[in-house]
This record gives sequence, structure tokens and C-alpha cells, in this order.
Amino acid sequence: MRGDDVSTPAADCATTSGPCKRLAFPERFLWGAGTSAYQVEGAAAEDGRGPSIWDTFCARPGIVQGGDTGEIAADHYHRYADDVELMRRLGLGAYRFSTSWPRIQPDGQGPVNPSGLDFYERLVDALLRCGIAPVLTLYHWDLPQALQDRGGWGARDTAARFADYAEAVGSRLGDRVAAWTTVNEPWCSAFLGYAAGEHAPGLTDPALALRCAHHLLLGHGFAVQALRSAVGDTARISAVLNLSPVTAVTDREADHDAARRIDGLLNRLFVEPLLLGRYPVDVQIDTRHLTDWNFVRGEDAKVIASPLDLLGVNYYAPTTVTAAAPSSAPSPWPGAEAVAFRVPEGLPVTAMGWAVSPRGLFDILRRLHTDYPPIPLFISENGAAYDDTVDATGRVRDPERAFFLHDHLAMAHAAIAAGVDLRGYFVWSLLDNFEWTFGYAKRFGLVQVDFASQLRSPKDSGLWYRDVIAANAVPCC
Ligand code: IFM
Repeated sequence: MRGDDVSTPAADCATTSGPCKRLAFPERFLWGAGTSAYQVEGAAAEDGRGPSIWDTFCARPGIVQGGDTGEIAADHYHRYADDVELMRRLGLGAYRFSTSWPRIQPDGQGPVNPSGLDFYERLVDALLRCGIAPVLTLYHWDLPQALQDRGGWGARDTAARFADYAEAVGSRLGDRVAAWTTVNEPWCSAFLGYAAGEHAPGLTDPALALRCAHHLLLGHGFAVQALRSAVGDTARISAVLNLSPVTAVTDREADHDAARRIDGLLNRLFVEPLLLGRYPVDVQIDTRHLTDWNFVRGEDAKVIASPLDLLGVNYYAPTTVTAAAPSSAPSPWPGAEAVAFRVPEGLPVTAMGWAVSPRGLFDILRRLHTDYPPIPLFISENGAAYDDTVDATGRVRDPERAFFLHDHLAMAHAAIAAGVDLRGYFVWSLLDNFEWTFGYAKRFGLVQVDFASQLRSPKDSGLWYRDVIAANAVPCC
């Protein structure tokens, strides 16, 4: 079963009914795929890398499915050259990866570990030799444990340390990196990590999580400034947010209020300070029983709103909510604990249990375009986990993933036709990898990884994506 309606007013590719046309993308549209350091690199204790909060979290019994860890992961640290060759064969125009802060600064501050930067220099140079643009994310959740021991993102000082780290990476690689991302999905870092206890560092303090959200944004702003001074005017800088349209299950006022609260925490709490220079007032009111927000100081809003060149959107699924009695489990939604989440009826789900709704991608892109000051956008993550099957010849047949990508790309195309300034699309993920608390049980890759042998095999969806890139157009499927 395919996802929801893909024939929006502007979409000229009706995949569920009606005629099917080839969807051509603008010239110079950037086609990419992504990974992150902890999810693929492995080599956790090599060449001077310090421990990260994810190393510590994974070591807690019963936290990660199967007792998995990122210790070896997809061994990208040692196999990066082969992986770059794989990217070349897929025709990728760009590779989005993250640098590991504890590999570069094992203590999170002070001296830089030269071997850490050397690795990323080798990777960047290998990409450039293959004509693949390096898109570098500075923070994809692997905070140095040493900084967590000093308060983690709850400590204002962490934001300043993040700028030092950005400066170190910018100075070394600034002449070669095509685009920078400061923080990836700060909602997850703050609320899954510090309120729900589902991600590292595994804390369950909602007030602290709000403070962390602010310090992540402040760290972003300081890092933008540090990159601009280290790299100069050529730096193209973004933040990456996980955004999702939020709708109420019914027209009841209580459900609308639930939707407003979740939209506030998930979307507006991050988009508004970045693009409008202020926090949403309703979120501050919803959370005033937890905090007086005194962690926001003098010039912070200005720092956070430091001008950006791009904004990255990670989109996976829509969010559908209803008012409900609060559960006793720690909630990642401070001030919106009395809300339950629903999968919209009639929509298929991925192996993560997430509803497939390409239309949600169109909606979130259009909202950014219509409600906020103009900024070029890119889809920094989009993709799906499925329980892939490998046939007797070793071929990975994953038609659902190709359909998923097709239908979301059709919506990206529709968004461009509706005037959205969309510059690129990155599949999550290039490789099957460590899916956080799900360990290696959930596979998002365009390329299958056999974790026992570390053998890579492009899936059918990867080959389909290769053809999309080659044609700069989405075919009918
Ligand atoms: O694997 C993650 C990634 O690290 C961040 N965005 C969502 C992906 C799928 O859960």
C-alpha cells in the first residue's frame, strides 16, 4: 500500500491514479545521501577518540536493542574510501556526514586531536576527488562525555565550547566543505535526551530539557559566528531541524490545543528563534510551571538568529494528536504531557511504525515558504526503514523504499512548482547503520550492510535513486 494522496494541486505526477509523468528537477538540484559519525564510523576507541555520551548510554544494560553499540557500526572509519567509491557509482552529488566532536576534541575542550581532523580531511579529499560535495554536520548527538560530566547541554558553557570546536573544524576544512550544518535535530537532543530519557544522556528532567534546547540553539548561533570568522564569506551555513506538520484528530477544542502545544515544541520552538529571532510566547506560557526561562539572556536571541544561508529539513512522518490523560512515563513534551499520538487511519507505516505521508513533506515545505522570511531549503533527511529481504542471488528487493522515495520526491517537486526555494534532497541513509536505541534492527540504507562481514550491497532502491540522479528527474514507478 502506498502512502497518502500524492496528487496535490501542484503535483503533476499522480502515482496512485491518473497519468504518470516524469518529474524533472531544476538544473543544479543537489542529490545526496547522509550518515552520521556515531551511526557509521565505529573505531570508537581508535586514534585518540574520547568517549561520547552515546558510548556511555549504550553501555547501560537493557537500553539498546540487542545490546548493540556504535563501537564498530558500519566501520566507515576504515572503509570510507570504498564507501566514497560506492557513492561515486550511485552518482551522488553530495554526501552529508557528521564529524565526531570527541574524535576531534576528546575532552570536548582544549587541545584538538590531530588524528581526528586528519580522518575528516582524508574523507573530504576523497569526496572531492570523486566530484562529491562534502556537507558537514558538526553535531549529530555524540557529545563528548567529558562535557556531559560538566552538565552537558544544560550548561551554558557547552554552547561556547561548541563554538571552539566549530572554529577548529572550520579552520582545517573550511576551504573544501561545500556546506555546513551546525546542529542536527536539536529537538531530539534536548527532549529525547534530557526529558524522555530515550536518547543519551538518558535524563528525565523536563525543565532541564528546555534549558538544553536553548543552549543547543545558542551553541548553533555561536558556531555560525565562529565558522564565519574561520571560513570567511564563502561558508554556506545551515541548521537541520526535524519538522512535521501537526494535526488534531478531531475538531474538538482540546485536540486543537494539543496540536498547538506539540507544534510549538516540535516546530516553532526551533524555527522561530532561528528565522524570527524570538521564542514562541505560547510555548513559554505552556511551560511556565517548569521554568521561568531565565536561561535566555541579553543578546542570546540575536546570536541564535545569526543569518543562515540554508535551512535543512528532516522529514519522516506527520504528527497527529489528541488530548489525553498524561501517562506516567517520562514525556519528551514539556508542557504538553496530556497529549496522545495517533497514526492517521488508512496510512501504511514503515518498520519504525511511522505513517507514510508524502503530503506532509509538501505541507511543511510550503509552511516554511509562506510563514517565514525567505531562506533556501534543502531536505537534509528523508527515508524509511523496512524489513528488507535478500533473495537467493543476494539482491535486496525493497520496493517499499523506492515507492517511499518516489512519492516524497514527487512532493518535493510539487513544492518547487509551488514556489518553494528547495535546493537539494538527501536520502537517509546511505548505509544501513546504528539506529540509536533500535541498534542494528532497523535498516534505512540505500545500501545494505552485512554487519558480520561488513559487505555492502546496493539495494534496488539505491539503484533506482542512481537512475533518478542520472536523469535529474523522477521516473514513474
Ligand atoms: O537515524 C536517524 C538520524 O540519526 C536522525 N534523523 C532520524 C534518523 C532515523 O531515525
